[in-house]
Amino acid sequence: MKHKIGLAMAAMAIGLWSPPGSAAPVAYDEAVSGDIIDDVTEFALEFGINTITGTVNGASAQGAVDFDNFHATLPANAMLESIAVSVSDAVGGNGDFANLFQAASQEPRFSNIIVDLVIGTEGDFFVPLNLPLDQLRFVGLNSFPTGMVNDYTITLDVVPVPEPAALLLLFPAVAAIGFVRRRQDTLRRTRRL
Ligand SMILES: [Ca+2]
Ligand SMILES: [Ca+2]
Repeated sequence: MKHKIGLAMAAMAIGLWSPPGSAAPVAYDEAVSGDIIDDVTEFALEFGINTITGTVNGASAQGAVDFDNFHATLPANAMLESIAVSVSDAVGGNGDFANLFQAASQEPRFSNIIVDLVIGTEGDFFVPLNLPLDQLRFVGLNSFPTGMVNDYTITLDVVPVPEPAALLLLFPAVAAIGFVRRRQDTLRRTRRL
């Protein structure tokens, strides 16, 4: 019986730990939804893996230079666990790569930079953050060499901020399970004697 009560308490604590709301994470693709308007487009990130996929280019036959810096907000009680950036040479490109990726915590963006990746090459770049933030400013690629065309995917992992109340509930539940298991072990040993 105590075992069942312990499990129920653990389930309740885990339930409180779950992220609030049920909105789906952002999955934006410029190829489907249009070019990100530099320094204007804003995404309301949700809990889970949010992905922003697009193409940027330096001034060239592709047309005017295309920057894709976007703004982002996080839900309440959320924190940004990590940012991953994947960059590859795209059709029409000359093999050069965007040489900067920056994310700032808020305005003014240039004095609140939390991620400053110099990319300049093809590949995958990952930054663990564990930051409780309300919003992000200036997330994206910038500073492009002439003639480059890059495809990119930016992945933002949003997780709940750990709640002390849930932890306090969880500890007695775990302790109760441990007590029941120790008691059962003791009973089994006693029966063997
Ligand atoms: Ca674009
Ligand atoms: Ca753009």
